Amino acid sequence: MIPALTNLTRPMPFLADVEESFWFPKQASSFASEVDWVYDFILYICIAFFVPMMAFMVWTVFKYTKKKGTKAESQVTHNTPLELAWSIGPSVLLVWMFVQGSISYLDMRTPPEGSYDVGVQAFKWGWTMDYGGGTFHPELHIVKDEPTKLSMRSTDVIHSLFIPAFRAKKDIVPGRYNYMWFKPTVASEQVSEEELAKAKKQSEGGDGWDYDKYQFTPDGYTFFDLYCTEYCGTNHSEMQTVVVVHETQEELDAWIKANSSRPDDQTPAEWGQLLYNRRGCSGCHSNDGSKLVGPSFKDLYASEHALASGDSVVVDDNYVRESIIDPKAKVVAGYQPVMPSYKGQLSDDDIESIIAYLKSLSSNADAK
Ligand code: HEC
Ligand SMILES: [Cu+2]
Repeated sequence: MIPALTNLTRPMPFLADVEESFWFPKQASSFASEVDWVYDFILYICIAFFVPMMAFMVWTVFKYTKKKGTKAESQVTHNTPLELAWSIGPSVLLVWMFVQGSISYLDMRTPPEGSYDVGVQAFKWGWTMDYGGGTFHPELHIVKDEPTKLSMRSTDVIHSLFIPAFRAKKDIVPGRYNYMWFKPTVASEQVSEEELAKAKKQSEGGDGWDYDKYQFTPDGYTFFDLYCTEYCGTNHSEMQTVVVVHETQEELDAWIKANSSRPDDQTPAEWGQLLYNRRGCSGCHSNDGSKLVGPSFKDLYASEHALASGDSVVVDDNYVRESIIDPKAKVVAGYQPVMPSYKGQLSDDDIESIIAYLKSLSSNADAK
């Protein structure tokens, strides 16, 4: 880019050495020290101006207050050198802030060639990462020191992807692709087998994995938080997931492989339940009979109900499959057609597993 200017970015490198400061979480990407440094420096400039100016103002208020009844002066003299100094001086600083900000911004806007590409789909209210080859997962898994590009899209409204530890953030606007990139510099750690086994046991039978409580993933990795940072409706505050940074590409590949399809030791119904949590169905469909954005899955299978078109439908394998692939084809009476299509995102086995899970939730006679 502009080497002379880029060299200027860190005239005070000691400020960038702060790993975790009062304002900021741990620095875990190549952007972090620069963003923090510019932020801190602008903050210090503001303080350096604000405090003496306010002090001087208060002092003059007392010093030049005149007694009641004194005649007001109308003639105020002016001082050209002083006025030039206090106009030009701050202007130079402001231009410097703009240049610094622009350098960092342009850098963040331009993914390097050959970055590792992950597809991101944002929806109300969750995330699906696309690792290619039909592997989808809500967690973002990437490799340390590897420039990573996210190709992002939204199926409904404007969302925004924010990873505080990376100081990286970008809006995701429906109807177009939005891109961002970063280079993670700190790898996730793996917790001990015992700790993982204990957490697994505790979370059995619950509503899935509690990331906040354990602070590691179901695979035993510590993580960085990933938030939606654009208010997008009722469950916006729950639209969070995690970033796991692997030490090597081999480790990541092994993780992707392990998550690409149903493991041999899992029944379809178990895998279906996992997908229900993992793929965001649980954000709109409960499994206990309560009505959310969509109808509950409890006792849904083999039931009969009305459609918005006035027809009625019996929930069987074909209907469920159609509801997942083409949700707008038959809309349930009393609901908005807001479900995103999962066409091409769930394999046949995945859909069959979801059907098996629905059956396991249904006490209707025909379901078994
Ligand atoms: C953004 C919210 C949302 C998400 C996410 C979502 N759905 Fe839906 N779903 C709905 C709504 C709303 C309806 C009812 C309106 C309609 O039929 O489109 C519905 C309808 C359905 C139906 C038909 C229900 C019936 O009573 O006939 C099935 C089956 C279904 N969804 C399955 C799924 C599965 C499986 C997933 C996850 C892979 C999922 N949905 C994800 C909102 C959602
Ligand atoms: Cu959102």
